[in-house]
Amino acid sequence: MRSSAAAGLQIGYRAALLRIFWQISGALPHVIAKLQVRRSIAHAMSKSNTSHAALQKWVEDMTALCTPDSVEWCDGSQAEWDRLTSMAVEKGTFTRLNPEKRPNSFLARSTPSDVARVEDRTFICSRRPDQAGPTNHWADPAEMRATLMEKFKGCMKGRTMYVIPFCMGPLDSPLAKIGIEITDSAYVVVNMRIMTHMGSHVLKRLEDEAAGRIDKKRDGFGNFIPCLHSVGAPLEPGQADVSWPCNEDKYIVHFPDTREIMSYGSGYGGNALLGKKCLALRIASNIAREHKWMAEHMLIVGVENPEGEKTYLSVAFPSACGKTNLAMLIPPKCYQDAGWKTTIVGDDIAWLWPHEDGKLHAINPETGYFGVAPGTAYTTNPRAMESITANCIFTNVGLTDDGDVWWEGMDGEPPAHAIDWTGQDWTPDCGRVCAHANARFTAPASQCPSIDPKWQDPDGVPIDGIIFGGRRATTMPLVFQAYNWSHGVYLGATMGSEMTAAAFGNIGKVRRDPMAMLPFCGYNMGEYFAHWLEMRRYLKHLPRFFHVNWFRKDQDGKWLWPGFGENMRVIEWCIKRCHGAAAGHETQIGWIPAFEDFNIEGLDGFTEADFDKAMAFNRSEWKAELVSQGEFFIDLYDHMPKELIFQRELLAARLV
Ligand code: OXD
Ligand code: MN
Repeated sequence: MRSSAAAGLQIGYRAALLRIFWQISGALPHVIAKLQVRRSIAHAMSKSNTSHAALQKWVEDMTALCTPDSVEWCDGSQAEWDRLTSMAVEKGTFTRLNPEKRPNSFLARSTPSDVARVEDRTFICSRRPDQAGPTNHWADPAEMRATLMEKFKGCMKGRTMYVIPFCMGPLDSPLAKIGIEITDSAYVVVNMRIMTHMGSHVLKRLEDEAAGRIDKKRDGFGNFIPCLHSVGAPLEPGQADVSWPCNEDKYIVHFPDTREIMSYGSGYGGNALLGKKCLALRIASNIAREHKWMAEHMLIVGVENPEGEKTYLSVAFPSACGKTNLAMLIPPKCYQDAGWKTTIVGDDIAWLWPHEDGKLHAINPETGYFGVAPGTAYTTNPRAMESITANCIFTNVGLTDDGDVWWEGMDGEPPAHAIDWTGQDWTPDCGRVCAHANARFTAPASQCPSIDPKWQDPDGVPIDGIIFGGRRATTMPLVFQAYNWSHGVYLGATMGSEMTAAAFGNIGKVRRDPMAMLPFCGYNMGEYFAHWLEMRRYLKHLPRFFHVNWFRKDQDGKWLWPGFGENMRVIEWCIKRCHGAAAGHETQIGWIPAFEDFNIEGLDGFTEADFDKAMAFNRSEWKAELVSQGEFFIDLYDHMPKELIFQRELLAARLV
């Protein structure tokens, strides 16, 4: 009895112990998770040292949401760059390039599913769908927020959360915008260091503004734009990492009303470097509309004539129209001999505002180039090549046997052997490309030999001319000038390129890309046109508008213009028109140069007949153009400003 009672007691005791154990172990993951969150928060707080209360709170909240293993506040120093790039080399994300050939430069290879911006996963979450408009993907902000909270929950497990203070535009510019990007990608940190003003000086500026220690007010003064990014690849304890973590499910999300950006699942380019397309275009276009300035997908180029007068132009082209070439334009020899010089302020984005001097001024909000590598060569763009000799990150290009980079279109013979962008052996006859078509270099803008002395001037540069263009085999002449501002806006609103990629379908059909902003305008495109039209009111000295087309062909498919290297001739006429120093002739479509107004010195073999062909007006092509523009306008009809509809009517009237 006694022993069975004792045994019973023992069994009861063991069962109770077991029950307690199961209870504890059931709760264990929860307890551990809580401890981890606390540890992360404690870590974040101890290292943050920020006196900016809202920033402190946001970082704590995001730490609790994403549960990283640790939090690092980025200071933007060389030591930080060295540490992170070395760590990326160790992890296999980066390959250090041969320091004798490409000092302080690295190659990254992404996974094949993460090689470009994902426009079909890019959302504008304004309150109502019509605020985003028919050219954007809209999602309900509350629903999207709920979806994203689930996605971000625990998404940084096993990783480091980096807090990156950055500024788009020179810190003292009235347009400067401070952002804080939270990311779990070291690749993003080092790219952001090239592409933006980044580091502790930006954080200090934000804190000083919030504490009232700075009196120079910019809009958004004392505030920051929160940019949350995760590659969406949490690591379980002991789980090995991959060299390019990402998630098949991607979301690039903008909340224009609250000025927030959240990006999940991709580590690549414009999906992940949130200062660029997300902040400087989609969110900034909303801010600009409200505060009467313009955030545009434009390069800014400076041209100095032999008399030493400088003219700045901002230029919008759809992709694959030679934007970087124009930004880094080298005048032909005869122009150089005569004393013409060109400089670059920016290659991709311009923020423009009506300055107190009555002119439109522009800054480049970026500090680096995220340029397409394939096709870049000394023969096509020597200034780009000179910009990428050191301190760069290359993504998805080929790796040569001597530790340098290579891509299709680079000068000289292809290497006999290389490692291609997928990490496989490559030879010229293997039937595959060596670099991905969207392979990129990230290069400090300051390394461009033609960088303009004013490229960091907080006051920007005055813009005298705005140029739109596209890739058009027919219809569009080499160059023409708009009659006035509203006609200029019409030219921008209707610009586009013929489709060349089968992916778009309808090869040869014009894909309209208004002001090259189709994927970047953060609100309704019709309202965006109205904003452009309205901006005229705030300017005393209006820039002139032009439309150019380097890509016109004759019936045999031969280019009618000799190429990028000669574009300076067109630019010269535009500049002279801006200053009333060249003749123009009024036509049905705008003002054009006559042959004698156009400089063809040194352009051997280019005759008046060639010029006439490049400039020809073809009535039946323009009638087709008008119909095609009309189709595009119908899609935007609800919000289309009447002024542009009338512009189209006027064009129709001039064609009869
Ligand atoms: C870019 C683009 O990458 O416009 O600049 O797509
Ligand atoms: Mn761009």
